[in-house]
Amino acid sequence: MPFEEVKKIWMNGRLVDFADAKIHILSHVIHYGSGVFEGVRCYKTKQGSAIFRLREHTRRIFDSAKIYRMAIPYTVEEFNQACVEVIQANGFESCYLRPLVYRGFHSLGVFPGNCPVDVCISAWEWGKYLGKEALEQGVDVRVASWERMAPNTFPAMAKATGNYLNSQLIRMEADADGYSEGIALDVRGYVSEGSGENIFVVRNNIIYTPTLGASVLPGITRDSILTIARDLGFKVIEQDIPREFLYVADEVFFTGTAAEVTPIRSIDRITVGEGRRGPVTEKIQSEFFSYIAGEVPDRYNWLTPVVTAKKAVLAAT
Ligand code: PPE
Repeated sequence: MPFEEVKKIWMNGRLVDFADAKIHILSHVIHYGSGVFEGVRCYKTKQGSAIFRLREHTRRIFDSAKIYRMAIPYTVEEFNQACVEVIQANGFESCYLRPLVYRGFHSLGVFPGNCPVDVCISAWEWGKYLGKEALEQGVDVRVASWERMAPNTFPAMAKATGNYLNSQLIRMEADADGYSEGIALDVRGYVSEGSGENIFVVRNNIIYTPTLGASVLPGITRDSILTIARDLGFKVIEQDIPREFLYVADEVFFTGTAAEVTPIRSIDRITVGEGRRGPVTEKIQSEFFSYIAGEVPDRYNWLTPVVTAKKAVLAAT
């Protein structure tokens, strides 16, 4: 399905029409993957639209840019404001936000030299990443034959466009073999993450997730789930996870902005636990969904309110 048109995209400080949101084919990012990006969700909460953990996402894109020596020509405040503006300009109550910082058009050659650092923020309505049923039923996945990038090759802490070539190999391999997603191991053979999700394993009521040393993206949903799980009284351990621990787990689930909290019901055709969403996953999922729906107090200050166009119009009448 082709991209469904939205009204406006924020490019270098201006809101431009969807049809005009273009860059030159000789832009550095196209040839060398020199971009860093974010995926953020804005939810329709009981109190109105709100962006989930905007500050942390903005911090991460500034971190990613810093790792790649890209100077973002806006302040953090301007960046956050632009995220709010693009939602308002499109009148979305809930949506997915895609900030992208990239090396633009000037000259080619690996050294980015004089290429500008351009910024673009798009927004669109994005439903459930691995399918709606997946959130309840769970997904069938495989361990990928592709490993995650080795330390000191591609920095895993940077959410860089180029990293997603590895993700695409993982995801396409899973798809070709009839799985919803792949779980990649790191170069040491320990569990790392999905092509676009972090992973959690539950055994004997203890929750495990790989450390940042296992070539994972420092996921913001990962951090949210660690916080929520600790608050719910679970013991949470960040440690190296051997592949076979997945097979003998009681429950396994993915986390991510797009995937939210998605249970995994089989890995390499081995049933995980009872083969459906387990009680710990359900508890955490339900706490997470209540939080993003604004049904519980925003006790961690994770929600940035957005006055949407629809609301603004109503307020004016
Ligand atoms: N690992 C990877 C490799 C990854 O891409 C994501 C997000 C995560 C972990 C989870 O991070 P966080 O969203 O901060 O909890 N993947 C984004 C892109 C998905 C896409 O297909 O594009 C996302 O979920 O927005």
